[in-house]
Amino acid sequence: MCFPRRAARGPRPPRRGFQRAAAPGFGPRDLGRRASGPRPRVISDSAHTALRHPPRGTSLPHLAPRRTGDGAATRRRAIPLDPAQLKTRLAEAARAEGFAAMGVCRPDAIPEAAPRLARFLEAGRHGDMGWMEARSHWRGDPTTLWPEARSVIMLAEAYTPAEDPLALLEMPDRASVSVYARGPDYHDRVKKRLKRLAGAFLAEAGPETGVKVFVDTAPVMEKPLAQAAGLGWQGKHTNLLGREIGNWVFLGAIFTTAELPADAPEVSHCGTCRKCLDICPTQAFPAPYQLDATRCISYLTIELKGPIPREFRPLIGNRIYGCDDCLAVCPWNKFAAEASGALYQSRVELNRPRLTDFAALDEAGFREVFAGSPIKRIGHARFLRNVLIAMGNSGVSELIPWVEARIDDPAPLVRGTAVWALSRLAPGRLAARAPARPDPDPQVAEEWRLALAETGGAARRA
Ligand code: B12
Ligand code: SF4
Ligand code: SF4
Repeated sequence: MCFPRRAARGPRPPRRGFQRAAAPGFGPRDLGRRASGPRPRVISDSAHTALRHPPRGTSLPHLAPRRTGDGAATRRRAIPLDPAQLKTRLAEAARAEGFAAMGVCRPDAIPEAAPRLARFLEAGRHGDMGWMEARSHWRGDPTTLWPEARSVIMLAEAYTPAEDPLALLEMPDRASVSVYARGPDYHDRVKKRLKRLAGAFLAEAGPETGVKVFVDTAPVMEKPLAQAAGLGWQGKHTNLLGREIGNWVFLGAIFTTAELPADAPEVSHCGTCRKCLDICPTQAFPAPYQLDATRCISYLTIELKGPIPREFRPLIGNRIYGCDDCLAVCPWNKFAAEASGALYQSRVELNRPRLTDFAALDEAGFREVFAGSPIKRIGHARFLRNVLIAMGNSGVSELIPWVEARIDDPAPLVRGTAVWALSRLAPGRLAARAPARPDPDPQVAEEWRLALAETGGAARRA
């Protein structure tokens, strides 16, 4: 069920055209489930009056959470409601918390996820993300993660940007930070709200009920679960999108031992569209609905710890943290849910930052500027690696001194990337800056060798 928040935005355009265009071969059968039963109900204000029994005592959204830790089973004594009432009350509380949509599925609702995950891992598409492999048995099969769970409550929280993020890609002296990272860290925000919601749920669910709360980092496949719970479908870009929420949403999950009525799964409404596949700068989609993470700029700039492979560097442009291209072009964003209150408003300094402002940050400055931001997670050296690649791609000669300033950086990752960036921005200056002896770090030495060979500097130096 989606929670409409668009009263002020005028009437919704008809969406029949999209539905008719549903792509053959990607229907409910491919998802391993029948899309029978009613579509998840849109909760409007009238749902309050639809409740048979008015809330007893304190209303759900205001109840404080009790012992709801990440992954920790929790119990609380209360007068139980029947499962349908419980779900209605939960939906009310979810809406009051600012979630854009909620749905319920059974833990065994995604039988196709495990074999698909296995194929993804076998093909090495997870790259350096060894943690995906480590707990893949839990990830692929939620029934093994917590066998007592009877329902999975999936929630979507909107972070729709106010402006088109693609516009920033045309400004070479600026850094493009992906929309999700421009505000406070969503892990903290979403988890806090999920825990509050779980606490409210427990107050109503009865003394024997248990819950566990998961956001992103747990071994849970949130996208297929969200599709099974009817929130939307995994688009050809593999992200979850919905007809009423678009694709700028974070996902979170509450597992519970309570048996709540399940929603009908959603089917793909991508139809013949392939905008996300075509725009991808690194051709990271081997096929529709499949991603090779090792080619994705989000992986390369956030997850990859070492040097970014040379073939991808020119394609990264000025994206210094994540990438939004495939999300930004999706036509379903016309119907995107509004971002959840002020929570995801961008920090001003992350909207159109100058590359030079970022290059000037030392370790302490980096920590200070990115306190509470997901960007802090990649650390100073990886951050500078990304900024230097953007500088190398900029074609802006004013940036040359900034790149040269990092060519002797103590971090091999930084000085190796600076060599590459200088070879792009000022190939003529490379030979003059080359060290007399090969760099002690073999990867940096290799950067020098390749850069000098590519720019003809090796010959001049000899
Ligand atoms: C690992 C990971 C990444 C990796 C890999 C992404 C990926 N698509 O797998 C990297 C670092 C690249 C990444 C990038 C991003 N991520 Co990420 N990521 C995750 C994480 C932790 C696990 C995802 C996972 O399990 N991948 C493994 C693959 C196998 O699973 P899958 O994508 O669901 O694959 C399915 C399809 O391939 C499909 N499939 C395969 N074959 C076929 C064939 C057919 C016919 C069909 C129909 C389907 C199909 O079946 C698979 C199983 O369902 C989740 C959080 C979580 N715990 O779920 C967040 C998550 C997916 N990420 C998220 C976000 C926001 C992003 C970025 C937008 C961030 C950014 N701006 O840079 C990008 C988007 C890139 C993209 N196009 O996917 C959100 C997505 C929210 C949403 N609306 O879907 C999540 C859910 C985090 C959250 N809690 O909100 N991410
Ligand atoms: S996030 Fe960017 S690089 Fe990754 S798949 Fe989408 S468009 Fe391609
Ligand atoms: S842009 Fe959106 S609608 Fe089009 S194929 Fe991609 S996910 Fe589907």
